[in-house]
Amino acid sequence: MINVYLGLGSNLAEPSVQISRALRALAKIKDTSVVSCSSLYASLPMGPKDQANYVNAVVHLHTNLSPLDLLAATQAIELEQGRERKNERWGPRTLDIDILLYGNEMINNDELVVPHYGMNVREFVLYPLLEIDPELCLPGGKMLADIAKDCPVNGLSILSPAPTF
Ligand code: PH2
Ligand code: MG
Ligand code: MG
Repeated sequence: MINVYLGLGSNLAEPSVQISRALRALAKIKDTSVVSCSSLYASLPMGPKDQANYVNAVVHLHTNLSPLDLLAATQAIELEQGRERKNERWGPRTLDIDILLYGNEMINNDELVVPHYGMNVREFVLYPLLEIDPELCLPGGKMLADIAKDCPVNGLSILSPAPTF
Protein backbone atom coordinates (compact mmCIF):
# COMPACT_ATOMS: atom_id res chain seq x y z
CA MET A 1 0.00 0.00 0.00
CA ILE A 2 1.28 3.43 -0.99
CA ASN A 3 0.36 6.60 0.90
CA VAL A 4 -1.02 9.10 -1.60
CA TYR A 5 -2.17 12.67 -1.00
CA LEU A 6 -4.51 14.40 -3.45
CA GLY A 7 -5.40 18.07 -3.71
CA LEU A 8 -9.03 18.79 -4.64
CA GLY A 9 -10.34 22.13 -5.84
CA SER A 10 -13.55 23.55 -7.29
CA ASN A 11 -15.02 26.99 -7.96
CA LEU A 12 -18.04 26.21 -10.15
CA ALA A 13 -21.43 24.54 -9.77
CA GLU A 14 -21.66 24.31 -5.96
CA PRO A 15 -18.00 23.72 -5.12
CA SER A 16 -18.60 22.06 -1.72
CA VAL A 17 -20.98 19.58 -3.35
CA GLN A 18 -18.39 18.86 -6.06
CA ILE A 19 -15.73 18.10 -3.45
CA SER A 20 -18.04 15.84 -1.40
CA ARG A 21 -19.08 13.97 -4.51
CA ALA A 22 -15.46 13.56 -5.60
CA LEU A 23 -14.59 12.12 -2.20
CA ARG A 24 -17.28 9.47 -2.53
CA ALA A 25 -16.04 8.65 -6.03
CA LEU A 26 -12.43 8.37 -4.80
CA ALA A 27 -13.58 5.88 -2.15
CA LYS A 28 -14.82 3.63 -4.97
CA ILE A 29 -11.55 3.45 -6.96
CA LYS A 30 -10.35 -0.15 -7.15
CA ASP A 31 -7.44 -1.24 -4.95
CA THR A 32 -7.71 2.09 -3.15
CA SER A 33 -9.17 3.34 0.12
CA VAL A 34 -9.71 6.79 1.61
CA VAL A 35 -7.81 7.20 4.88
CA SER A 36 -8.84 10.76 5.71
CA CYS A 37 -10.01 14.06 4.30
CA SER A 38 -9.25 17.56 5.54
CA SER A 39 -11.88 20.15 6.34
CA LEU A 40 -13.21 22.05 3.35
CA TYR A 41 -11.36 25.36 2.97
CA ALA A 42 -12.42 28.57 1.24
CA SER A 43 -9.53 30.13 -0.70
CA LEU A 44 -8.91 33.16 -2.88
CA PRO A 45 -8.34 32.34 -6.54
CA MET A 46 -4.74 31.88 -7.57
CA GLY A 47 -4.36 33.13 -11.15
CA PRO A 48 -7.05 35.26 -12.82
CA LYS A 49 -8.87 37.31 -10.16
CA ASP A 50 -12.14 37.58 -12.11
CA GLN A 51 -13.27 34.13 -10.97
CA ALA A 52 -15.08 32.86 -7.90
CA ASN A 53 -13.31 31.81 -4.71
CA TYR A 54 -12.37 28.14 -4.51
CA VAL A 55 -13.21 25.34 -2.16
CA ASN A 56 -10.15 23.17 -1.52
CA ALA A 57 -9.43 20.00 0.44
CA VAL A 58 -6.69 17.39 0.70
CA VAL A 59 -7.39 13.66 0.76
CA HIS A 60 -5.13 10.86 2.04
CA LEU A 61 -5.47 7.54 0.20
CA HIS A 62 -3.96 4.10 0.43
CA THR A 63 -3.56 2.56 -3.00
CA ASN A 64 -2.07 -0.38 -4.82
CA LEU A 65 -2.54 1.32 -8.19
CA SER A 66 0.44 2.58 -10.18
CA PRO A 67 0.79 6.37 -10.43
CA LEU A 68 -0.55 6.41 -14.00
CA ASP A 69 -3.48 4.11 -13.18
CA LEU A 70 -4.37 6.37 -10.27
CA LEU A 71 -4.05 9.42 -12.53
CA ALA A 72 -6.43 7.83 -15.05
CA ALA A 73 -8.93 7.11 -12.26
CA THR A 74 -8.82 10.69 -10.95
CA GLN A 75 -9.12 12.16 -14.44
CA ALA A 76 -12.18 9.98 -15.05
CA ILE A 77 -13.75 11.48 -11.89
CA GLU A 78 -12.93 15.02 -13.10
CA LEU A 79 -14.65 14.29 -16.42
CA GLU A 80 -17.61 12.63 -14.72
CA GLN A 81 -18.11 15.87 -12.80
CA GLY A 82 -18.16 18.05 -15.86
CA ARG A 83 -14.53 19.12 -16.06
CA GLU A 84 -13.78 20.85 -19.35
CA ARG A 85 -10.22 21.22 -20.55
CA LYS A 86 -9.76 24.87 -21.55
CA ASN A 87 -6.70 26.76 -22.65
CA GLU A 88 -6.92 29.41 -19.94
CA ARG A 89 -4.23 28.80 -17.33
CA TRP A 90 -5.61 28.58 -13.78
CA GLY A 91 -9.14 29.31 -14.95
CA PRO A 92 -12.40 28.25 -13.24
CA ARG A 93 -13.30 24.54 -13.01
CA THR A 94 -15.95 22.24 -11.56
CA LEU A 95 -13.33 19.82 -10.22
CA ASP A 96 -9.57 19.56 -10.17
CA ILE A 97 -7.85 16.56 -8.61
CA ASP A 98 -4.07 16.78 -8.37
CA ILE A 99 -1.76 14.01 -7.20
CA LEU A 100 0.38 15.85 -4.65
CA LEU A 101 2.43 12.94 -3.29
CA TYR A 102 2.77 9.27 -4.21
CA GLY A 103 4.68 7.68 -1.35
CA ASN A 104 8.20 9.07 -1.39
CA GLU A 105 8.46 8.80 -5.16
CA MET A 106 9.71 11.53 -7.43
CA ILE A 107 7.99 11.16 -10.79
CA ASN A 108 8.65 13.34 -13.82
CA ASN A 109 7.28 12.31 -17.20
CA ASP A 110 5.01 13.74 -19.86
CA GLU A 111 1.84 12.71 -18.00
CA LEU A 112 2.71 13.34 -14.39
CA VAL A 113 5.00 15.34 -12.13
CA VAL A 114 5.05 14.32 -8.44
CA PRO A 115 5.50 15.94 -5.94
CA HIS A 116 3.09 18.44 -7.49
CA TYR A 117 5.18 21.36 -8.77
CA GLY A 118 3.20 24.08 -6.98
CA MET A 119 2.38 22.45 -3.66
CA ASN A 120 5.16 24.10 -1.62
CA VAL A 121 3.84 27.63 -2.23
CA ARG A 122 0.07 27.09 -2.22
CA GLU A 123 -1.64 27.81 1.09
CA PHE A 124 -4.74 25.90 -0.07
CA VAL A 125 -2.62 22.74 -0.34
CA LEU A 126 -0.15 23.11 2.54
CA TYR A 127 -2.59 23.95 5.36
CA PRO A 128 -5.18 21.23 4.60
CA LEU A 129 -2.30 18.75 4.28
CA LEU A 130 -0.87 19.91 7.60
CA GLU A 131 -4.30 19.45 9.19
CA ILE A 132 -4.49 15.76 8.26
CA ASP A 133 -0.78 14.88 8.67
CA PRO A 134 1.10 17.40 10.82
CA GLU A 135 4.20 15.16 11.02
CA LEU A 136 4.51 14.60 7.26
CA CYS A 137 8.02 14.55 5.81
CA LEU A 138 8.22 15.30 2.08
CA PRO A 139 10.35 13.41 -0.45
CA GLY A 140 13.70 15.17 -0.23
CA GLY A 141 13.53 15.26 3.56
CA LYS A 142 11.88 18.58 4.44
CA MET A 143 9.13 18.65 7.05
CA LEU A 144 5.77 19.86 5.76
CA ALA A 145 5.38 21.99 8.90
CA ASP A 146 8.58 23.92 8.07
CA ILE A 147 7.42 24.61 4.51
CA ALA A 148 3.98 25.76 5.71
CA LYS A 149 5.60 28.20 8.16
CA ASP A 150 6.98 30.17 5.19
CA CYS A 151 3.67 30.26 3.30
CA PRO A 152 1.30 33.19 3.97
CA VAL A 153 -2.27 32.15 4.83
CA ASN A 154 -3.61 34.56 2.17
CA GLY A 155 -7.17 34.63 3.47
CA LEU A 156 -7.57 30.84 3.62
CA SER A 157 -10.35 29.82 6.02
CA ILE A 158 -12.10 26.65 7.14
CA LEU A 159 -15.56 26.44 5.58
CA SER A 160 -16.92 23.14 6.94
CA PRO A 161 -15.79 19.84 8.43
CA ALA A 162 -14.58 16.98 6.26
CA PRO A 163 -17.46 15.43 4.29
CA THR A 164 -18.42 11.84 5.06
CA PHE A 165 -17.37 9.16 2.57
N1 PH2 B 1 -6.72 25.87 -8.82
C1 PH2 B 1 -6.39 26.40 -9.98
C2 PH2 B 1 -6.27 27.84 -10.19
N2 PH2 B 1 -6.46 28.62 -9.03
N3 PH2 B 1 -7.00 28.85 -6.76
C3 PH2 B 1 -7.34 28.29 -5.60
N4 PH2 B 1 -7.56 29.06 -4.55
N5 PH2 B 1 -7.49 26.94 -5.45
C4 PH2 B 1 -7.29 26.11 -6.51
O1 PH2 B 1 -7.42 24.87 -6.35
C5 PH2 B 1 -6.92 26.66 -7.75
C6 PH2 B 1 -6.78 28.05 -7.85
C7 PH2 B 1 -6.14 25.53 -11.11
O2 PH2 B 1 -5.79 24.26 -10.77
MG1 MG C 1 -4.59 22.22 -9.62
MG1 MG D 1 -4.99 19.57 -12.07
